Amino acid sequence: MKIFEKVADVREFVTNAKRQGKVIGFVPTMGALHEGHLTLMREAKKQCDVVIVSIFVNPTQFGPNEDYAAYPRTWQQDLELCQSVGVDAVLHPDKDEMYPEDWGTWVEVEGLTGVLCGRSRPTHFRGVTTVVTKLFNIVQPDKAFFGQKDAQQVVVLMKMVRDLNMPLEIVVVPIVRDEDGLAKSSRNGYLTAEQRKAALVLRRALNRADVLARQGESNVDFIQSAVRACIELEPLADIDYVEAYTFPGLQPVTELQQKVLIAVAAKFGTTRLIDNIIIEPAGR
Ligand code: PAJ
Repeated sequence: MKIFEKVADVREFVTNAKRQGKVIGFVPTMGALHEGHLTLMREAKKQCDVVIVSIFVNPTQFGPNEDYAAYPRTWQQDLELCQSVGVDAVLHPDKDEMYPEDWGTWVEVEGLTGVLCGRSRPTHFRGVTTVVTKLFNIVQPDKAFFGQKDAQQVVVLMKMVRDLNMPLEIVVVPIVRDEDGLAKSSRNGYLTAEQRKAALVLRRALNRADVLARQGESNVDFIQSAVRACIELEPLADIDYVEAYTFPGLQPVTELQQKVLIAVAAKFGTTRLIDNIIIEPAGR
């Protein structure tokens, strides 16, 4: 497995692979890898000839009071995990390689970033779209793999790729969970045992939405309220939002007539977790 720290070096690797007609798969990450990330890599291996993973804790997507400095960095373990699933190359640039001192160009998607996580993290998505554009330009993948766990991120990136005519396909991979239902996240490690147990309420609440939809409930406000009520029963959960939007349009919705994203974010202590489910009208 190759390890690159410089943009020029990974470019050369990509140019050679492309010359041989290889299909390039790309999995961008911020490291602290877990089974969710590995599932994306395995899918990329299935669909592509060469798989490149980036590990870069991107400073521009963290707000001033967020956990950029504290974000877990587990480089050695990450490398072993990448190797174990057969990744071909890892790109691990430092901050200056990605953002030189005189850097100052942003990519911003309008219309989808003012809701959900965009409301409580107003500069987050322009950091994501900017770094992902840079990474796409560097790696020039044919396919890029993202998790449904970050549903809004995927929708925003798909719009960016379409709007800017980026020549690649985005592949979305379902949410990977621990056996007890907690969605895998690099931030789960921040949780105390008690908070971790409390955090299971998110999955329970989202399952409630699914059950209601399957039973024929079509009032989205009612479903949303039921999810909120379920989370409110957990004293350790501090709700940031419980919201429902059409998927993938992220438009307001009152009747369950098409796919609807129910997305939740809540803090357990200082750790903010997100989770979501896509529900459909009964009988589909
Ligand atoms: P990160 O949080 O490291 O996640 C990298 C990828 O793994 C994302 O596409 C995310 O949706 C996916 N992922 C995380 N947990 C998952 C789970 N439990 N199941 C399925 N997929 C999961 O998302 C980012 O990094 C950054 O914003 C990035 C896109 C790399 C830009 O900096």
